[in-house]
Amino acid sequence: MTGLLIFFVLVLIGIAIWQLTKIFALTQIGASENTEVANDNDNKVNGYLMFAFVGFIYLFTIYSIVKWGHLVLGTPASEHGPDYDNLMNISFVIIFIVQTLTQFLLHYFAFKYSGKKDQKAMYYADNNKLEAIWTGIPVVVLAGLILYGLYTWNNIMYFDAEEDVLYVEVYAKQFGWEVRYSGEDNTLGKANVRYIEGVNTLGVDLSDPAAQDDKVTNELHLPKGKKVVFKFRSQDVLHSAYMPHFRAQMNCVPGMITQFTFVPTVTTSEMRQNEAIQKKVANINKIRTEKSKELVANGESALDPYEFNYLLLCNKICGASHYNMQMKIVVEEQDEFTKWLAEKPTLSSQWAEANKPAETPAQPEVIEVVADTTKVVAQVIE
Ligand SMILES: [Cu+2]
Repeated sequence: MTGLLIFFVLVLIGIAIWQLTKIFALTQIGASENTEVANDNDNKVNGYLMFAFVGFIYLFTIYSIVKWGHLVLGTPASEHGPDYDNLMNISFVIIFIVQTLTQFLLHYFAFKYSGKKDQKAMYYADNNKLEAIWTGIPVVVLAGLILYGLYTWNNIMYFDAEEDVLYVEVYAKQFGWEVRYSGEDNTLGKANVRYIEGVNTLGVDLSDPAAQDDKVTNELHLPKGKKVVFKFRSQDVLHSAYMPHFRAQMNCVPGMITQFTFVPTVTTSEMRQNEAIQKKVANINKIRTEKSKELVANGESALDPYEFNYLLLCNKICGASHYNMQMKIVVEEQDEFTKWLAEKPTLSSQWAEANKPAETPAQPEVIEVVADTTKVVAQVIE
C-alpha cells in the first residue's frame, strides 16, 4: 500500500514539473531568439556532455572491476572447467577491447563534429573498402569464437557408450530437486509422470526390471574423477539445473530428457581448503556474526556459521519459490561415495514397505470362537 502511495506521489511530482517547464517555455515566447532551434552554445554543451559520458563509462568500468571483480567464480571443480573459463575469458577480453575503442570513437566524434552555424554535413554515400573491413573483422572474430565454442562443447558432451560412466537422474519440480541413481545395473529404469504415486515421487515405472535397483535421494553425491552423465527431467514447468562451481547448466524440460556430462575433479573437503573459498567463507561468517548480534538483541536465535558446499541451483524463474530451489552437492572419493550409496534403500524396497498389505489379526480369534462353540455344543450334548 505504501509503495502504491509513493508511486502516485512521484507521478504527481512528475506532472507538476512538466507543467512548470511548460509555463517557463511560455514566458520565453517573443524573446529575441527562437529557443526551439539549437544554437552553437547548445551544440557545444551537448558535445562536452557526450565526451564526459564516455569518461563516465570508463570510470564506472574500472570501479566495477575493483569493487566486484573478486566476486566471480573461482577455481573450477570439473575437468572441462578450465576450457570453459578460457573461452569465457577470451570472449571478455575481445568484448572489452572492442567496447573501449568503439565507445570512445562514438562519443569523441559526437563531441568533435558537434553542430556549428552554417556548417553542412558532407554527403558520403558509401565506401566499399571500409564496409569490407568492418564486416570482415567481426565475421572472422565471431567465426573463430563460435568454432572454438563448438569444439569445447563437443569435448564436454562427448562420451563413449563403452566408457565407465555413472548415470544420474536429476529431477526438477516446483520447488525442489530429487536425484535418482541407476544402481548396480547402471541403467535408469523408465519413468513417466503418470506413475507418480505415494513414495514414488519421480514416477518411476516399478515394473521395469532396470528400475528395481534405482535409488532416490535428496542430496547429490558425486565420486571424484568419474565421468557423470546427468539425465534431466522436469515434472511441471521449465527449470534449469545450474551447477556453477562445475561450469554446468542444462534446461530441465517437461516431457523430455536432456543431458549433460562432466567429471568432478575437486572434492568438497578439498575445495574447503581453497584459499579464495576460505576468504569468502570468512567474509560471509563476519556478516553472519554481525546479523546474529542483532537477532540475539531482539530475542531471536543466532545464525549458524556458514560452511562451504557445492550447490545445484535453479536458473530459470519457475515460480514464487524459485529463489530457494537448491540442493547440496557433495563430491567425495570413490570409496566414500560407494559407501554412502550402499546405505540408501532402493525405491522398490521403499515402495514395498509403504504398500505392505495390512496384517489380518483375525485368525487366532476365529480359532478361539470355534473352540468356544465346540465347548458349548459339547455341554449341550452332555
Ligand atoms: Cu525451478
